[in-house]
Amino acid sequence: MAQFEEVSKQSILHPKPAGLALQYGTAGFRSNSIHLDHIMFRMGLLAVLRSKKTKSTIGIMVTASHNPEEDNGVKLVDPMGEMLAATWESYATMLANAEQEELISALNEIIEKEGIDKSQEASVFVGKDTRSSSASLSQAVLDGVHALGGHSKDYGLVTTPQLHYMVCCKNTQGKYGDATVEGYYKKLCQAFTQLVGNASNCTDDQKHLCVDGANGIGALKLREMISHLNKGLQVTIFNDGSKGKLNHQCGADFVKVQQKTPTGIQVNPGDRCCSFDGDADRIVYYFADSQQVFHLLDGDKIATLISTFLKELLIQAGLNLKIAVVQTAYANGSSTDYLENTMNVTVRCTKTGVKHLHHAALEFDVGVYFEANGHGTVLFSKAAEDKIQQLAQDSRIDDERKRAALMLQSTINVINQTVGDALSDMLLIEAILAIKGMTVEQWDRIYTDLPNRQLKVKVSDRRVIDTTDAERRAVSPAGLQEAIDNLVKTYRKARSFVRPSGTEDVVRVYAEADTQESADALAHEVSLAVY
Ligand code: 16G
Ligand code: ZN
Repeated sequence: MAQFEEVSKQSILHPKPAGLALQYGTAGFRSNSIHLDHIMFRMGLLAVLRSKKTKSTIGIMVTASHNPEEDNGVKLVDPMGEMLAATWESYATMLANAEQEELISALNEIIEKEGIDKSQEASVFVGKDTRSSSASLSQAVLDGVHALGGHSKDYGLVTTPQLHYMVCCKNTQGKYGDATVEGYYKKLCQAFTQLVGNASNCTDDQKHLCVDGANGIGALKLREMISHLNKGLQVTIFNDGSKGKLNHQCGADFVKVQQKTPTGIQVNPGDRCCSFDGDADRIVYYFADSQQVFHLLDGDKIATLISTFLKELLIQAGLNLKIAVVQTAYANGSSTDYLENTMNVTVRCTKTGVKHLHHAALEFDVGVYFEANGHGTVLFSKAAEDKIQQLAQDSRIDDERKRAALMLQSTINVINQTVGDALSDMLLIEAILAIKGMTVEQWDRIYTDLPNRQLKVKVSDRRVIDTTDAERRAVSPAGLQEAIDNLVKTYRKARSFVRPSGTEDVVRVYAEADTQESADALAHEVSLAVY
């Protein structure tokens, strides 16, 4: 590639601090933004190679999601809008950590290993969140793309799921929708409007939702989206970025971990509220009851609501499609029990991290996946979509089946199947509640969460902990699992596991039991066993 000259020249403007080593983790690179300029430039280079290899458009999102404002990060999006393939994660790490003078040989190594045709055109879509560092960092990405001769399209400020959506639209030649932000709103909002057309007698009160935008991109994009909603939903946006700091005491991660209302939002008893995270790929719901007690409806409650709705529609439509819910070890035991034993839905458990859940959900006709932290979506197989499509157009079926088929069709269109999406999930949840005439309190009462506690433990080397069975059991160090088993036995309805974090230098401990005191005590005892 003649462009290597340009790469050498440009890379001097994006120098790597000698000795700095970062790793492409579960959600790409993440660190304090001051360390990331060279990483961004190099990820621009890598995206060009990935684009040449796949002969498709690749996405790059500059964001650090729920991390503090000072941090930033970057992740690559593969052709169908999914996470970067695992083999390329190691190339990303290799390229990021190559010292300045090794950069060209690192590029050559990838080109050779992957048999990349250098003459292939390359196209990269770039997006960024609202962090103050994102503008210059996304420029560094673009510099990388151009240095290696790639074409770019800069979407500017978008949510992470919007960028995933654009990449998928582009690579499916528009079959998934228009690769524009406007096209995204139109597709989702039209489907939402069709869905809520099935809700009878919805009052303005029932249509009202309070949204905590985490002072981030989600608030901006929600405001844009509302104008397409035709009053089907009345939204009040809090933490819209005009005053507060990104993710500071607000947002989905804060609400889930702290199990309390974010600051900057007024919650009156009975108000239905939700929080997005800093790049709007997660959502959790909550409300305060008449005693001002806080109730959280997390990813597990969301998965239950959505899968129940879909299962009922599949039955009404007379469609024999296999539906399953994919969770992680963090899923509350009550949710798993309810899904398996009351709903008779297949439940799968995978390792933490969106790519694992997404992969498992692909095995079913309808795969609903959610992490307890609120990241999730629904995947429909091609066969399932075709069957639903055919039925919706069949003029011989009765009205009830027809209505169910049409609702399934709108559900497919309101969902962003590429990745968990707070805006899209919010529309689906709001539509389901409206159609069922269900209040947030009624939704909460579907099952009662087991009290639980999460702790993090600092250890000298978290890699000594190795797990199996979707992170539910520790295989090393020797004796740890036995110790956990013995502790769990002393509590009722108890469960506990430990796992090394994929994003922080800590070991995470989870415990649940019949009372909050027991869950707290068990988590504490297990954390002592980890030392
Ligand atoms: C990342 C993952 C998220 C997971 C979290 C766990 C993606 C896009 N994000 O943020 O799904 O819940 O890591 O973090 O995969 P931990 O390993 O530190 O507990
Ligand atoms: Zn996020």
